[in-house]
Amino acid sequence: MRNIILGTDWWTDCDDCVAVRLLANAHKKGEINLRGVGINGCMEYSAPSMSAFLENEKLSDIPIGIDREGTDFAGNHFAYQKPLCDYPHNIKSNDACEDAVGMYRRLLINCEEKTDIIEIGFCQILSGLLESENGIELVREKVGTLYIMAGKWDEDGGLEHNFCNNDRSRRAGHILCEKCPVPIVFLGFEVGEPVLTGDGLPHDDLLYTALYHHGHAENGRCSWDPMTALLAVIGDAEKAGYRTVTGTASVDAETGRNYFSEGEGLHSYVIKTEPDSFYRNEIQRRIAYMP
Ligand SMILES: [Ca+2]
Repeated sequence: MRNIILGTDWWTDCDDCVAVRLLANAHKKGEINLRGVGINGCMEYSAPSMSAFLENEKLSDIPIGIDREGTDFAGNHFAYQKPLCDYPHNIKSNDACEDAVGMYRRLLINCEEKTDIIEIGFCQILSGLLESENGIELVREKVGTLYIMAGKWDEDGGLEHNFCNNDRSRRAGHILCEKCPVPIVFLGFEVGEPVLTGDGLPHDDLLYTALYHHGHAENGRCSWDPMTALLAVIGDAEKAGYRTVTGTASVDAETGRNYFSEGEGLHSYVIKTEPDSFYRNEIQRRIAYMP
């Protein structure tokens, strides 16, 4: 069974919630071992609302780490986090969590096998991990593949939220592409944008509640994050319905624009080989609440 750590911004958008549900179900079905969740966007309700979401999944034993310095990202970010805090949660404040880089280090050091990492938010926990003591060696030894929702790869110099939100995210994307010693698979903005998921849930489902407060319970939300999570769970781009372009990605530390040089390299980005309904149907099938 593959080990996975999830990083999420849990910030302006609600597709993170769909992704967490998909991973929680994969964990409960024994497809993956979800070892921890790192939150890279930090506001008052961040860790408590994630705690409530995981407690609802009966997964309150999964550790939550947070970057307490990640408070400065742009965007309105209270839509669903505050309402989720009305539900039972063990973690009452961000201060009750481990620092995310420390948690990633602990989880990687304490496991003999490799762990894959999913990132569906900003990259500064990963850049912080790489820049921590012997971080590059630790990642080389203990991380399999990074699956990241970031970048816009259908144009040279694309601009995408997770890389270019602010100075912190631009620098983090730059460092990650420069220093990461293991393969990175990018799922770009253009891939998830036309695939809507999360609609049609029962109204007593906490995922419905989150989507409702974000205004997407009726029609569903773009699937950037759940598609990245699903790609990581399947663990094989071709089986997941993609072809890949291999090479070397880079992010401009000043502008956050992403570039890609095709050829030999540790990086790849995915291009859909199936109609959008293929990915939607698979995600919808996987996000029904499992008691
Ligand atoms: Ca996200």
